[in-house]
Amino acid sequence: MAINDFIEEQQFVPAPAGDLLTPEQADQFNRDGFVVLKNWIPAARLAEVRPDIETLVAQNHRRQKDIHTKSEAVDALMQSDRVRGVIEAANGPSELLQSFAFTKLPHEVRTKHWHQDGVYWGLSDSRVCCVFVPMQATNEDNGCIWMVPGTHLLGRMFHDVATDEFGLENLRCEMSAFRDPVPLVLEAGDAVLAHTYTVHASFHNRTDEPRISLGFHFRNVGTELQLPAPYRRLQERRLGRDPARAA
Ligand SMILES: O=C(O)CCC(=O)C(=O)O
Repeated sequence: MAINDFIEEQQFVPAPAGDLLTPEQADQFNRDGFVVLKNWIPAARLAEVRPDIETLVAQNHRRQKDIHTKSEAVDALMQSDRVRGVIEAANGPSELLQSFAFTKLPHEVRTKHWHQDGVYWGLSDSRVCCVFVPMQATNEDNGCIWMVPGTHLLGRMFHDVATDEFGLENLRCEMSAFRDPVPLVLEAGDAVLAHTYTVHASFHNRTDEPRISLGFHFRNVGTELQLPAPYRRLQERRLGRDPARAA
């Protein structure tokens, strides 16, 4: 069976350069499916959100969603042109899909399998972007995100439903067809603009400090969420079941 049997094509809509994205940044985003935005979040903004994030992570470090509803400082960061503004520059007028903090405690063994974010929502088209904001420097030692450049151009891939070390549901796509993932080696204050179909993963934190990243996903206002999620339909089809009866 060919790898293309596991991909549903969805046309990528390139980001234009403008006030918030330079031509180089727009080119990089369009080519790789992500761009590192150096010194993007002012130190004062990070300092404002840090106490709230640390409180939330202390309450529940494994699953921390809707963080903008739990902290005014996080909401202000999310609404700023550093997050929502740059997403809309790439993606057009957009609405929030999800905000979250993703944490790995010191020496925590925690895998986020290779995946495309957009598969979770079953999107009608590909106009969805995310900004990741690390709360500290990230690198291979503390479990940084790894991206596979160019995979946003593939469209929507088939994903298995896997679980992580804590039994949390975690979708996973076939990685063997890809080469050369890139670690996101970042400083505090950097951010990453990523397309929703760029395949990425992250692995264990082997350091003595926690690794916390915030994520803000937005869809273009014209992009619809389709139910049931297509990965489930594909899975049913692959198993030879009738998706209509299985739904
Ligand atoms: O922050 C991480 O390590 C992974 C986050 C991620 O892959 C995601 O939320 O889709």
